Amino acid sequence: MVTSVRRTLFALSLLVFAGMLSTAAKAQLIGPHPSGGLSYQSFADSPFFGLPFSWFYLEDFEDHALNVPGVSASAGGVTSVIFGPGYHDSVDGDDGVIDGSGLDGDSYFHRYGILGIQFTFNASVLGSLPTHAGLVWTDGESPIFFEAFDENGNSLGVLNGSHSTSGYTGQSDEDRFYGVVHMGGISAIRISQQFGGIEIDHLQFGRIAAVPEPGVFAMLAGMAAFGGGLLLRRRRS
Ligand SMILES: [Ca+2]
Ligand SMILES: [Ca+2]
Ligand SMILES: [Ca+2]
Repeated sequence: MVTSVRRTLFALSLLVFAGMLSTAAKAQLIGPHPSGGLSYQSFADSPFFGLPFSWFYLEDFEDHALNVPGVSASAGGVTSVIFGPGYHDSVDGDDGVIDGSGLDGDSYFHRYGILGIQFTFNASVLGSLPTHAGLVWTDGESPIFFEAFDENGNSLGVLNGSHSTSGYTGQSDEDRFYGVVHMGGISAIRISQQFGGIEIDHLQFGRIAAVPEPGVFAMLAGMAAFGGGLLLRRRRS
């Protein structure tokens, strides 16, 4: 009797775990963040700030290059390289002072916002795909669109925002974060807008700690299914 109760409890716990796995597989799109008229002023404003990552990269372009490992851009370039001094719209705090201006920092720009910028992650270089990825839109024209793609390249959905202000000289009150969380892995993120040039900063991505690797994930899901089968058979007998 005690053994059968234990088996039933074990099977139930596996079923609950299977439910957790299926919930974990769903994607969460985040943005524009923060809301309520607040802007992203430094990494402390990121929804990823302080999370327990196994690995994590933040590209703030302050060394005038896109050179964090395992990511490539479909288009555009570092703003200071394209334009030289001036006209940079960095995240505000990158110049050392949160003062409403990102003019003295650096960022990433593409002339054709309608074509967008896609950042694609390389699992071979990183060891695995990120579970968290995002960026900060810093200049351009509304409406703004953000899309993320799963481990197979399928869309995880699209966010849109309308928070651009009229200035093109480093104003940071309009800067907002867009991102995605997907435990199955994120292969790419893409930012675009309907009109004009587009500028971003704080490209950030990482893998959260304690996420089972794909092989373990499949094994645990299999165990859960097996446990569920046992439970069903016991109920029928
Ligand atoms: Ca910057
Ligand atoms: Ca500043
Ligand atoms: Ca701005």
